Amino acid sequence: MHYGDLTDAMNLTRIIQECQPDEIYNLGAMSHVAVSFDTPEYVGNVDGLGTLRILEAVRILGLEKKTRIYQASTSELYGGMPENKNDKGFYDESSPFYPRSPYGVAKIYGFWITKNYREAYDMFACNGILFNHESPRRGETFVTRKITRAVSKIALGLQDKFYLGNLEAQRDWGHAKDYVRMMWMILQADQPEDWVIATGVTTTVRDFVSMAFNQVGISLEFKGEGVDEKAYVTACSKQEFQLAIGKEVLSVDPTYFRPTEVDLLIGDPSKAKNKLGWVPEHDLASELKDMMASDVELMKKDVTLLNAGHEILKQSE
Ligand code: G4F
Repeated sequence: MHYGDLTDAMNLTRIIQECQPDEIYNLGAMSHVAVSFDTPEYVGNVDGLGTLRILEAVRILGLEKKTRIYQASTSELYGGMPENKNDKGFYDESSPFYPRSPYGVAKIYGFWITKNYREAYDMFACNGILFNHESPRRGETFVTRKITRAVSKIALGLQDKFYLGNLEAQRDWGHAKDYVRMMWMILQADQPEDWVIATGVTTTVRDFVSMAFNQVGISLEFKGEGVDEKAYVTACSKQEFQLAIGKEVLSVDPTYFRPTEVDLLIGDPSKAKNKLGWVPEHDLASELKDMMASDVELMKKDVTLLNAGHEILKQSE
């Protein structure tokens, strides 16, 4: 393990010199799109120039022919502009970019500098244009994990309700396990290229919420529009997770709206499937099952702790 920082070129160069790596996966970034509006300069430095610092270190050290580089590019580059989809209605490797956040703008620099170093210095440097990928390890402030944690807590009686921003947004959500395997495959390919990794299916945040509640046997109905939209319980089919019918479990909070939003993302992974033989093992349903099972187990530990606390209090009375 080495300590490093994408804003520190000297330190990156020293680490790369010491390690003489065959492969570098640049997954380092400030990756929260909403936070990038509050920290635009920092994001430009880390996500944009940080990529250059790695490429330049490899070049200066004369490792161009030894070290293969994977750059974590992102579907945020497309910005969800409807006119930029291909004839079949997807974003693919030839779709134009139109980033909609300081994060997306910084990542576009990372994309182009990777491509430029590949062409200028004949380096094996590739962009994986990954659409959203999720797992039980997803950070708690990204929408999928925020939902699975909140739904688990509500189902177990640990939380009353929760708040989200734009419920209309649509994302192409895949499983991180499938996507990380593909990152490795990209660096094992014969030629350095750029690749779209996606499922080809898009889902609204609202439907993701319903699917998460369904995992614990709870059905919802949404009422109201825009900032007044709310979700209410309509049925509970599992003995373990019983809530009052009509209970309000979700409201919209405009605090979570973004100054500019990416409305819809859907990717076409045909190139990865046809040329590299990538076969994803998960769909959104299995991914959600994974995330909900993990978070329900995690929150049950809170229930156990809470009960133990109550027991201690009772005994001390
Ligand atoms: O989960 P999100 O924050 O992910 P977002 O913005 O799509 O970005 C993620 O995926 C990208 C790949 O396309 C990565 F490059 C990036 O680093 C990151 O991993 O938000 C998804 C959608 C957005 O439209 C957002 O407005 O959910 C909407 N949303 C609604 N309520 C919310 C919330 N997002 C968050 N984080 N929190 C909310 O309360």
